[in-house]
Amino acid sequence: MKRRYHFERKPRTGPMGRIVMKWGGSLITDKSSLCTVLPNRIESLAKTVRQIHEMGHDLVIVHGAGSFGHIRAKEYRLAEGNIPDLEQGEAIQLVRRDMDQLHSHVIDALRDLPIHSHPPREFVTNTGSTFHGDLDAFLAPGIHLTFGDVVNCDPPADFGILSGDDLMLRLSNELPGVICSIFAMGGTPGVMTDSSTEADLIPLLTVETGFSGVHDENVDVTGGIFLKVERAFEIAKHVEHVWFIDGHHPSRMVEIINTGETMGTRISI
Ligand code: IP8
Repeated sequence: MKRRYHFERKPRTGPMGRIVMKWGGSLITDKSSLCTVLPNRIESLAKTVRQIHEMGHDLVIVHGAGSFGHIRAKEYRLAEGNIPDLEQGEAIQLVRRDMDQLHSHVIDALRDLPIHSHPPREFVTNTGSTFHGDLDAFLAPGIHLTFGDVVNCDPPADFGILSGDDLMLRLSNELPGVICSIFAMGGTPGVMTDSSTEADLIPLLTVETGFSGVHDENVDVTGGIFLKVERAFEIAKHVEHVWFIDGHHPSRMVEIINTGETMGTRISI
């Protein structure tokens, strides 16, 4: 992917480099129960973020929507944009309100750190990996927070759902000095060979490696594991360490940063 921004030649990040991470919606919420946050998960991720920040890294945290976004977005078909004869205005406001609520849990867990919050509806138009939006605000030193959201789109769609996975792609590839991009998932050690109970972890996933995940379209309005893996391959063209890990064990992120290895799936092109 072509870089769309021309930053100053000297990367504006600390000498330790920038870490970009996604906190999956199924990691930080109970996806089956409307607007149910899992505060202990957020707390343990925040602890690891504190540690990584103390090591001298700038960070970008993108969080998914889970049950604060996908359930209502699915019911009102928000990912399809404006549908004549379907009243969607109230659902847009509700999903945005719910996402603000989830985001405030993340902010609260990191309150003692130098955080900058960037709700996508305030700087993004259009959806997918080619969304329009100025990423300059993410260059300030510290810890930047953003999330999957309902954003405005050009007509005729007028609005749509921007996935955190697309934010991961653009932020990882376009911010300078990114050394590591990690997708922390809920309850799976990485990308698995298939969706059965006998599935094995794929420690190194390349474009040649096959896998057959499931995308539960009844729950997820964005692309599930397939979108994530596709985005991860794009990121791996620019970033050396691209990983899927089990977010129940956030210390694995520190292992990647310190040793370049952990239990999880490393993505390589
Ligand atoms: O969970 C979806 O973001 P994702 C955003 O990162 C909404 O795919 C509002 C459903």
